[in-house]
Amino acid sequence: MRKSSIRRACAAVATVSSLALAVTACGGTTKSDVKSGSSSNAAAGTADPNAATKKGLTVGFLPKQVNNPYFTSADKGGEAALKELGSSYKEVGPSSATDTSGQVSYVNTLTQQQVDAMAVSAQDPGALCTALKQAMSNGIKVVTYDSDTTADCRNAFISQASAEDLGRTEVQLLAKQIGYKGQIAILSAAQTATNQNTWIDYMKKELALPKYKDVKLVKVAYGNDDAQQSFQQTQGLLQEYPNLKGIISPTTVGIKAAAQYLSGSKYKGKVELTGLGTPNDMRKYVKNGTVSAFELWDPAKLGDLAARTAVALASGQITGKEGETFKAGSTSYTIGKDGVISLGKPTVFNASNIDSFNF
Ligand code: RAM
Repeated sequence: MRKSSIRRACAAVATVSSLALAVTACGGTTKSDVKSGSSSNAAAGTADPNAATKKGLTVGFLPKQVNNPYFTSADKGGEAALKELGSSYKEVGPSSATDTSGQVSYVNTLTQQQVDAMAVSAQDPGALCTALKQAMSNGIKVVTYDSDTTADCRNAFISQASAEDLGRTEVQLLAKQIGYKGQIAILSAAQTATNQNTWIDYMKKELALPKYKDVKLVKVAYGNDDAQQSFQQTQGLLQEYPNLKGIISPTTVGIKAAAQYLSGSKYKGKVELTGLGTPNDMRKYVKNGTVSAFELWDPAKLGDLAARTAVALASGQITGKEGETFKAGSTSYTIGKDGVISLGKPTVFNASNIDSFNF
């Protein structure tokens, strides 16, 4: 049976029985079939950089959370790129950033719908693996963007910036703001989030340097990329640590909620806040003196690169192996170790430049 017929047969089975069961039975990929630690690209054949860019493909975007403005911008970037390349876009995804089983179901849905590629921002590094391997064994190209899985569960990861740079620079920004002295806390997203956890590991490495000997990380709180929970967690941090000098929130939802809390409290201008936010969310808190500097990349450019990478994979121009190069728009990218493709450097926003950005 040709692969496309198998995929069709699998889809038919999936409509009449439990999706999870049908998908498992159809693909037959088990954990032991796939070499862990190495990318599955070995199975993807050889790259042909001169292969024509295919048109008429369908690429499914599966963000961590659909109602998060950061992902709305990112996925719009993906949609625009696909339109330009003559392919189709669709988006599915959970509304909560802690709905890991929901994300698994959406991967299975995209597999069942026989998309050509999917771009996924993982809520949890390991939870999606079986479903993503299933998708790949059905010939679907998988890119992660924003938040990775383990390397064997996707063909490539589109990283927003160097994780190490992001983690270290957030500490550098905050330490400068508090004069290298005092208690600090982190307000993160979901406890399982690959991207935030990687950045936090680098924040801790930076904090271990001698110049931060008087800076003490007292707590990592989790607001789950939910505005209300993030607001309450900020309030809780200040109640528990009344001498807190600063907060790093490496999530657009968290930093906005923390800024909202601080700006309406007696801590405004006294407790420093930095992290990752969108200029549009943070503009008013920069203008009213709650926040002096924070950073981010352009989410739309991340989505654009995810879409173009998905199409390059589906066209056979790349397989995701280290050293392969491809063109995305007018820029050439080289795939790094473990199939990682890096968008570039983030921008630091402050009162002097924030009005030049609109996202
Ligand atoms: C939130 C999400 C996303 C992260 C940004 C900075 O929107 O947690 O994964 O990259 O913040």
